[in-house]
Amino acid sequence: MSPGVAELLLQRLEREEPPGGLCSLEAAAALGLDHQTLVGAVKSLQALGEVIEAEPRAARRWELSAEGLSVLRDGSPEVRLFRSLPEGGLPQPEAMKLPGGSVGFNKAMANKWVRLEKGGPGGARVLRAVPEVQDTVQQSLQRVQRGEAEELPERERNELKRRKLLLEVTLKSYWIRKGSAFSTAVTRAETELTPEMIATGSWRDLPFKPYNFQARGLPPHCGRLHPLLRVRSLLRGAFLEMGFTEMPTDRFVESSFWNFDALFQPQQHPARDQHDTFFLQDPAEAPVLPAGYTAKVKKVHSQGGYGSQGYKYEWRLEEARKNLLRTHTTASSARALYQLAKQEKFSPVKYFSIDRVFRNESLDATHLAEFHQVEGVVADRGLTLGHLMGILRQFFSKLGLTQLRFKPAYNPYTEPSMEVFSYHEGLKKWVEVGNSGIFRPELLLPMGLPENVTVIAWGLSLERPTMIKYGINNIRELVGHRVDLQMVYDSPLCRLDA
Ligand code: FB9
Repeated sequence: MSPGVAELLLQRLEREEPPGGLCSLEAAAALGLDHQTLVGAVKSLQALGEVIEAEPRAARRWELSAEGLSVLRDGSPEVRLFRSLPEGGLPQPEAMKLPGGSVGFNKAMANKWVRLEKGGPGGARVLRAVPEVQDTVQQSLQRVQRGEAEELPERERNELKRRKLLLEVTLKSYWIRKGSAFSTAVTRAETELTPEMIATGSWRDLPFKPYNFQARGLPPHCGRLHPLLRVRSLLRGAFLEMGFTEMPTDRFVESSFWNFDALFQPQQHPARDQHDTFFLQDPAEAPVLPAGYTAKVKKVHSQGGYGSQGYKYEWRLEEARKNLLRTHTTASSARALYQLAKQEKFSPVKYFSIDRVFRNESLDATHLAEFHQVEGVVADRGLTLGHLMGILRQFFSKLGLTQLRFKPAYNPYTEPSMEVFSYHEGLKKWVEVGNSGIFRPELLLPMGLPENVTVIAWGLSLERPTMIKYGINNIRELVGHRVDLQMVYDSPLCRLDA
């Protein structure tokens, strides 16, 4: 069997051609091999110990680009245009169509080889300004082709590079010498223990390649979860660890009733008009709303009740029936709490949801017309703001956020409400990490929940933590048609608390 590449290399080294070692590029050429094949043999010999020494080298090489080859063959654009220009010159539009075109014209003008004569009857004419020119660009490229690139003045080389006629290529190679344990009779170390070796006992006399415990496993060629879905999975895990149950959220199209009215958000609230909300034309109206409950919602909005004075306006069913794309998953929370209220006997619950919501707002680098809302809801007797602060600390600590601050805020459906801030060690600043509050009695009591039941809730987005964790500044690099799928493939596993 013909000797392998490693053996050929060793024999060449043995013959000390040339003395003192040899260059991997020359060796590959001499052996008629691809350089990478020879480098593979160098690596396998290095793994055997001190058989050879291989010193990495980086050589700079100059190559003509495709455009450079074209200029080498046909001449530079500026010379081709100059030599195609007739004695009497040409109107500028025609001159631009000569060989060399606009590039040649601009360069010839810059070199003052041609001039523009304006004011004539046919408009500006292009005329020669000198009797003859030399194609120094083509001459330089001819020198490069002869291997004299290094002798060219650096200014000339840089100009050829700037015009993308000349490419600077870095060639990585090795200078190979005999090692202290050099031998041409290297026995290739075995890389696997076969049943035949065990049965015959031949393994006892064979050299085995040392096991490389540092070797990284081959990356499994499989699918990858999008970073958003990785973070969703982590947040879902955090809620499940805390004993929360996921709410049904399979309803992008929602009625204004569940999205706003049931949450005690008045019908004239600015968030309810076109510029903040996507209303549907077809189907424009929700078919049915729970009659008895709707009457109670109408009453609490228009007249008040349960100790509230209400908003004192004429609540309209037509407004409540308008269909929209839900602006928050709190609409799903309202539906879930209404189902809870219908139970014979109240029992405490911990619900969560993570799903898409839609807002007709101005877009920017961090906001699109939709995002994923994350929401936690706890219903029990006698819950207070202290319980809310406590569960927020527990939840956000699972995201690695242990320094929280609470700032009074306003939501139409919670009172009191708090914005949640956390000090982010990585960003070295306080960032808003969510919003929270205690659902109002005007929301809970019309549903039929017992009077001493209070419901605490909070929300955040999926996109913000994901962008922070993955160091993404523009949301369009995370979601949308411009996303580079390689980013998805390369995105590392994410630990929110790390
Ligand atoms: O997610 C947000 N910020 C955030 C969250 C986590 C995080 O993790 C760190 C890396 C580890 C970092 C940042 N925010 C909420 C705050 C801001 O980003 C804000 O500018 C954008 N907000 C969205 C709404 O903007 C239109 C984030 C979204 C949001 C805000 C409020 C709620 C939900 C989502 C809510 C609520 C709520 C309140 C009371 C009761 C029920 C629900």
